[in-house]
Amino acid sequence: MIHYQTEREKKRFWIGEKEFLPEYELKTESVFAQCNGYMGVRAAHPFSLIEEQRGMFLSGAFNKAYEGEVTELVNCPDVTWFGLEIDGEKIYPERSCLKSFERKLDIFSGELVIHYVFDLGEKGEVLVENRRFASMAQTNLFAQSLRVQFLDGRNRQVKIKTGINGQMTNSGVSHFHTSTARVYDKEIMEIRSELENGTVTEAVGCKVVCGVQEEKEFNLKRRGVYGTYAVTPEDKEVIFEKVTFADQGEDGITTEERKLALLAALNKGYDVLLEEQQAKMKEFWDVTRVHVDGMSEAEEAAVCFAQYHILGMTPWHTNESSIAAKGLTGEGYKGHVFWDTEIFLFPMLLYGYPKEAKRLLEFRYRGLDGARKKAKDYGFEGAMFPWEAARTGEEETPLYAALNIHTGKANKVWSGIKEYHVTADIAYAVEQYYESTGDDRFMEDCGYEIVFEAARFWASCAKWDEKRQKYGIYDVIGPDEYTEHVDNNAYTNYMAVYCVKMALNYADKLKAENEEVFKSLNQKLKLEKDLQKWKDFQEKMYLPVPNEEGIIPQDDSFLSKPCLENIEKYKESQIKQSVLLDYSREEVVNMQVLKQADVVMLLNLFPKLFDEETVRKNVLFYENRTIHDSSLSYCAHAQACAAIGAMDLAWEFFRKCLVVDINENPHDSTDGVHSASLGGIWNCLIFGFAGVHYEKGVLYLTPNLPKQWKTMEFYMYIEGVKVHFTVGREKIALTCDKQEGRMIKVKAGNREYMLEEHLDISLA
Ligand code: IFM
Repeated sequence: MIHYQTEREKKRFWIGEKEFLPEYELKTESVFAQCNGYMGVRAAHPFSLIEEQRGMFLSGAFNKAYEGEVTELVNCPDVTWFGLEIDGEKIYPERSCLKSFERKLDIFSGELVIHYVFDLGEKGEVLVENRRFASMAQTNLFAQSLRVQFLDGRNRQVKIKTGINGQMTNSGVSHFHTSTARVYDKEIMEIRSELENGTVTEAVGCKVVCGVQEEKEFNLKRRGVYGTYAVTPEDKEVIFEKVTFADQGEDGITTEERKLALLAALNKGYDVLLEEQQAKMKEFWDVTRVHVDGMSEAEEAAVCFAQYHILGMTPWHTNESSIAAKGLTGEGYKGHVFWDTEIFLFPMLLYGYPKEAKRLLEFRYRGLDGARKKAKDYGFEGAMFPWEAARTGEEETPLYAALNIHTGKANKVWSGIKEYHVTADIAYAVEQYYESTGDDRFMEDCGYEIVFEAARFWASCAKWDEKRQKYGIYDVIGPDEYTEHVDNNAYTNYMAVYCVKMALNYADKLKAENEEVFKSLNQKLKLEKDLQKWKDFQEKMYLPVPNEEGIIPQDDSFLSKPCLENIEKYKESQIKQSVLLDYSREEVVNMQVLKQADVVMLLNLFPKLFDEETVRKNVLFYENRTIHDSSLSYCAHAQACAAIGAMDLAWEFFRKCLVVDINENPHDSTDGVHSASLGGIWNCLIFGFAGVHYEKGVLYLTPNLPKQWKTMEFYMYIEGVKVHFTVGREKIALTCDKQEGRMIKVKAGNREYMLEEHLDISLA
């Protein structure tokens, strides 16, 4: 069994494993990966293992290998492999006698440390330590060190071979049209690999830091370049450092610049680079850290683990890429971007790093043409955002899933065609951003256009229902993917109306306050001709309301379907989607059974949409019918249960979402971590337990802390002001720097307050 051991030392927080467990390898590679938003490197061993899936991913480096294949995030040339020979004996963890082993991730710095002690018989015992991190201070850099120490005190010859392996594929699919390898100045190894739309260059420099380098030789292989360094230890020790510079040719970077950057990094050395990394990471943690008095060390580690990965998957440097469902940690979901980004990950970034959060929306803006094309292709107007996005806004969802091994037939994937709601999810994020930053410039450059084009899409897909005398939205998939081809999914319809209302409000506001901007948008988008249609849509769209029992129907047919008997069996199953082993997909679609939160998501996004009793009833009703087969579900239910004060359930789900990746199931997370769930942990903490909700200029506070917690402390940027929160059971304290002429309106209980500099709120 894998043991994720947490250990809090001064200013360090480790999560690690103490046994060598090849059966967990693929999972551990994802979970302990080094990522800095520009690159992500799986935490594979430096030495080859029989079963491994090395991976190096650069944000935005997508490619479609052949017609008919899906565009995917390319697995770039590997730089983590080392060959080690001690007195002519090759070292392999699976074959050499491994006496002890440890692999651990320092969550606060992002450094991975792997220790091996090999017993080489007559050649004695040797300790090998491999350390690495993806630099946050200089995001093109990846630093590694390899230390070999002879524990019995005798010196032996050490041969280290390493370089760049350009033979990497995405599960067998090779992406590079050409790949040229070479060595510059007998020093720097480089591979330049051509993709359909760009070039990935990886250059590597190595240095013997401790020991006497006797020989150095380079050799080229097909799509590979390697250096071999023969070193005699000094004082029983060899230390070898390797720095990689990876880029996609941005800013026209030249070979000379690459080389200089590498030499400068090698000159500084691993330890100095690590200090820079720690300083940069500290800046992140100073904003992001959520301190909870009453949390166990393991829980705190899991929260920090989630934040570490979010920091590592966010493209801090660009608006040309976004956050993938697996971040930069694996090939899962082909590196594509889903609603996960705007709904699950965006909030932590918005309230911690608004400028960077904006880039995620700009990425969607850049994809508007692709979204327009999709709308047109499906007979709609405006912009229909892709269910799965890569680099552009075009739909990238594969049309067919993997073959069924028994029938040989491929199942059609309907999400890319029918999961409309992503278009409103993006507009929701735009409004969240605008409300909490007031960034008019962004709205004028991108935001309004996204919202207007989204509204146009919604108005075009509504159909008139004679019987109801209302519009409806038909044949969709809501967030719950166990319910396909349904009419009037509640989440979809409410989100659609919200989006159209938003567009109308923006149009009115612009006309009243900024006619110039309205005129220019109107000229570009021909808004006037559609405003009446949007009004009509907003007034006459059918919105499912609570029935006599107070239940909001998930869709038109949901409540008339039979329930799944023995749902507990599937809820408790260790195997995800085990219900599909007992029932066909069609049978599942025709039952009251949910894969993941659906109406509950709606209640989370709009906590003030229904009265407390309705929210409570619906959360419990739908939880009873939800298997939580999607990793997006526990966090959503934890948040919702906290909001209704169902604290036992909230705690149960929160505990489950903390370990969506760091659990003991070797088959989970093998192709990457679950980004949305990691984001959902923050949402659950802040929106759920601390009960923070910011809407239309009011900061609402309704905390429900788990019974063992005394206080929660964190920062959030509200209206551009960095506010420090201390949320307790009986009181809340808010502090911020005084802003001339500005105060934040706060509501807690039934009372209103104004935050200027400091505010104490008694909840008693
Ligand atoms: O976006 C999710 C979806 O809601 C459930 N299946 C996985 C997707 C990617 O995480």
